[in-house]
Amino acid sequence: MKKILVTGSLGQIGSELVSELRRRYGNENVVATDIRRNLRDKSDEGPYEYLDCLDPFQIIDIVKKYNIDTVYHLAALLSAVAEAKPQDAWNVNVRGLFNILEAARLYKLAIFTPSSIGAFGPSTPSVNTPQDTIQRPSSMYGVTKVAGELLCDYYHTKFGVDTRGVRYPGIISHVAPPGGGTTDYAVNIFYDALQTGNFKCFLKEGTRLDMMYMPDALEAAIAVMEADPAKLLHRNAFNVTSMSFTPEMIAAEIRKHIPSFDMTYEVDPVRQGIADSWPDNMDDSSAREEWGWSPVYNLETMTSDMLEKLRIKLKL
Ligand code: VAH
Repeated sequence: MKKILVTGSLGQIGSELVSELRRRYGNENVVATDIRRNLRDKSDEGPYEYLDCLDPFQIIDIVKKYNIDTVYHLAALLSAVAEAKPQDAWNVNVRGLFNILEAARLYKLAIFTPSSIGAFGPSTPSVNTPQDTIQRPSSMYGVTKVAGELLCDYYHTKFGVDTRGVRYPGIISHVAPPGGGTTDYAVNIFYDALQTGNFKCFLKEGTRLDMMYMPDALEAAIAVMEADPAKLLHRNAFNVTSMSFTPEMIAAEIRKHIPSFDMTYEVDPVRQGIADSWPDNMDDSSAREEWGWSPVYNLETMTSDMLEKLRIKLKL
């Protein structure tokens, strides 16, 4: 049975990935870690450890303590936070990954590391963005994601480390709050639609971005790690997407459920600049061909499920 370490377990993806991995592989076989100590939340379901990925000795201590063979490395600063603290972003997103890869090299671990649409830049073809194309991102987040993709490729080619990953679009979820991303408007809009009936969008009308609902994001992370390695032509950074929409499109979908919902715009120039450098939509045919990627949710079904789950969560 796999022995899995998850870093960044308290983040938007990590908090749900830990539960899904425990459901599939057993509670005791999934070690949740993050940079908060003495946590008593869902760790009752399975082991939780404090882990700062900038300390390579801590990583190896946990790998040896739990006989880890697989790491889902999610600890990272997201785009808007990274742009505000670029030096911290390089440290966490690249040095942290380097320490994980070194542990993988020494202890023969399989590694999942997410990349992002943030790994593309203004000179990348923005429509049907190819799997293999120019990557000159203009954000620090994007620089760390391209560096991460290249590091993972190098550790596989040079040392035979089993590194795999996907380029996630914006991820929409209702469990953990998003953590400082450019796509987070697509999460916040649901809370405001239900709680106040109106929403101020920090991206301007017409800003089209790839998005994905969390259940599909979790399936992508697990499926790529369970894929037959012989069929993987691209190991790290598979383009994966489920839908592509603009703020006015998701607002219109919400109005089908809440007719009085009103959205205005209060553009954040930093996040607008980041979003403008990202693709409109990616070509994810390589993921479909090489490991059977096939998302379930679209804008309509995601909106319906998000509103239903948030009504329960917010007791509305
Ligand atoms: C962000 N939600 O906005 C993250 C993600 C593609 C976007 O990486 O930074």
